[in-house]
Amino acid sequence: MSVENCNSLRRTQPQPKTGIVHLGLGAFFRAHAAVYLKEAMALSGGDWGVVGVSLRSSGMRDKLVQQDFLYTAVEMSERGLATQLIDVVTDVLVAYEDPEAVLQAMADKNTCIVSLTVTEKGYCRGSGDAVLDFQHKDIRHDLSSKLPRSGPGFLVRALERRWRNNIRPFTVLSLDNLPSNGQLTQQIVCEFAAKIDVAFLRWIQREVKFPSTMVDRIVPSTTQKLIDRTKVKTGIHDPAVVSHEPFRQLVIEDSFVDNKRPDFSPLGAQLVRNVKPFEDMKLRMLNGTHSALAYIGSLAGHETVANAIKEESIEIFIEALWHEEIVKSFEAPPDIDLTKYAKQLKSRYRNPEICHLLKQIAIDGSQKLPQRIINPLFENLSLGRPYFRLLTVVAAWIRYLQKQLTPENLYDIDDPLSQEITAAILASDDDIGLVAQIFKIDRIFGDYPTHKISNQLISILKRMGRFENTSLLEGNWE
Ligand code: CS2
Repeated sequence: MSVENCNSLRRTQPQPKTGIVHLGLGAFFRAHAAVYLKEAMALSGGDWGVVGVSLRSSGMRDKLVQQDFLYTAVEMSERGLATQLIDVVTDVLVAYEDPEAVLQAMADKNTCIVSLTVTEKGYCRGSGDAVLDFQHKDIRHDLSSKLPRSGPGFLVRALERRWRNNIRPFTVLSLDNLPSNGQLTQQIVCEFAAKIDVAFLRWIQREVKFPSTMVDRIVPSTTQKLIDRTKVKTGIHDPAVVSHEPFRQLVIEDSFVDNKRPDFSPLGAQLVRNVKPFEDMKLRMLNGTHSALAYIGSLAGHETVANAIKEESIEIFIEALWHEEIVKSFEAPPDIDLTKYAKQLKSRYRNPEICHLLKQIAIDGSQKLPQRIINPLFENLSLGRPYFRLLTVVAAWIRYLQKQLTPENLYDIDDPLSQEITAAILASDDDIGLVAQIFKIDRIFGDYPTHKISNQLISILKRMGRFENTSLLEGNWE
């Protein structure tokens, strides 16, 4: 239903029964999975109402609670704005206010799925042998307390309650942009559970399902301008509104506990055996060039994706990055033409209605670059394939970080590794020292033979200078 047909954001229908607890109620979940769930229930039924859990702030709960947890999703395209009323959220809990209520919701036998969009850093990954960072302050807390703070902590403690009470487990559904996100979550949960009880660990390994997913929709942060435009269109003030592009994609491994899942297939979602080729394609072609645009575009003075991709030298660079380097770095999913996929991406980036801020994409680079840029770079290097443009993105990231640091603004980089990054920048006098220091950050570069690319990275940085213009991008790369 479009929101124009509502008088207010108040429920006129009974709310759906809850079958899902979702950790991380950000704009992406509300504009992507929640829309699929609404449509799936409308077409095929099912009890797939969602208890949303905010891990870090109470802002979204405070807004949604005023409007029966209803909100507007606005599709933005050249055709204008199209609104939809999303009514699948049945409650919102704020984890730090009441962790017990969150655990109870997750341990409830009617909860069949716990899904997550907690961003890359929410998985508390470390470096070294274990995937989970046991030194992370929230993980240290969660190991010694039954009332957790972190996403992994909530998953494990809630599963533990179900195991102790002989309740079937829930499916854990990661919807974050991480390679093999299901497997990764499984590993993290198992490493944590191993510290609790071996029989519990075995039960998880035997009974819990962690399907991997590939999720895609461009969702900019909500701005006051969007709230105002939506009000002009619908007549309703909705501070919880989300906007999104028309495109959406959902690819899921069809592996759910007791086969209990919403019926996504009539909605064009793909239920497949192996998500990996889809993930590689999306993480490298979309997210990889998003990060490239974020750093290169910001250095060149742009604020949004749509403006950055309009600059000719940036467009040429991104095209070449796709066709010369990224598409060569992975195996395409069956029946997908990567040239068409890249063309479609470019037109999605150009959507003039979507104000997707480069600085939104640029945050947390240490968590994003490995799967988006650094893995393909080193894979290409080891197979004798071109990788200079990928390396240019690393150089642009370094220059971008340097620019964030001003004497008044030390340690203010928006990244969980801000301390290490700042220390590396401050400890170096020139580009040679800078590259050496940055490569010493094990949590980013520990697994890679960085000595093979140091000199090239130094020369790209030298050529860049402080990088205020994009003429650098026009070089001969072969
Ligand atoms: C973006 C993603 O902020 C970012 O890092 O690259 O949020 C991107 O917009 C989505 O993955 C698109 O599906």
